Amino acid sequence: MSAQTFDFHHGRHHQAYVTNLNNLVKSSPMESQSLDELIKASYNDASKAGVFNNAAQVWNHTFFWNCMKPHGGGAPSGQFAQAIERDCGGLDKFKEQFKAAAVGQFGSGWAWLVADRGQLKIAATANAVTPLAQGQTPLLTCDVWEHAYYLDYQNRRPDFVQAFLDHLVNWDFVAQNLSKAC
Ligand code: MN3
Repeated sequence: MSAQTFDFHHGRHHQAYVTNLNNLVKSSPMESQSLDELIKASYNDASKAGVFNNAAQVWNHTFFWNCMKPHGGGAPSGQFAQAIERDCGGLDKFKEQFKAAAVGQFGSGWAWLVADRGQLKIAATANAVTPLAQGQTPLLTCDVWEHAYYLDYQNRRPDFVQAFLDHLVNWDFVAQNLSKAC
C-alpha cells in the first residue's frame, strides 16, 4: 500500500466518516453512546441510516488499520492456525475463499473473516455493513471500496487483495480477536 493511498484513505476518507458522525450525534442523546452501541442501535433503522453508515465506517476502518502491519502476511500460528485448518481447510484454502469473497463483492464493501458461534466463517458485506451489527465477531477485514486500492491498483482489485493477504495481514491481531471471542 503506497504512502499516497494510506494518506488519502486514513486522512481523508476515514476522517470524513469521523467528522460526519460527530456532526450527526452532536447535542443528541447519541453523543454519549459508544461506537458499538451506536452501530447496534442504528442498524436496520431507516431513520438513522446516516448514523449507522458513518459509525460503522469509523469502526470498520479502525479495525482495518489494526488488521495490517508493515512486513505482515506470512502464516498464522498456534490455536488460530488450528482453527483455520479446522474451519477453512488450511491457509491456502482460506486465502482463496477470502479473495473470492473480496473480489465477488459487487461494488463497495468489505471482506471478512468472522467467528460465528465458535466457528470461523468468510463473509462479505456491502457499503458500511459490519458483521458486528449482525451478531458475529469480526476477526479480519479487507476494505474493497475503490478508494482502498484505486491509486495503486486501478481496477485490479484481485491484486490488491492478494497483496493484502501476502504482505499486510497482522495475524497476531486476528488471533487476539479470536481468543477474545471464545
Ligand atoms: Mn475505506
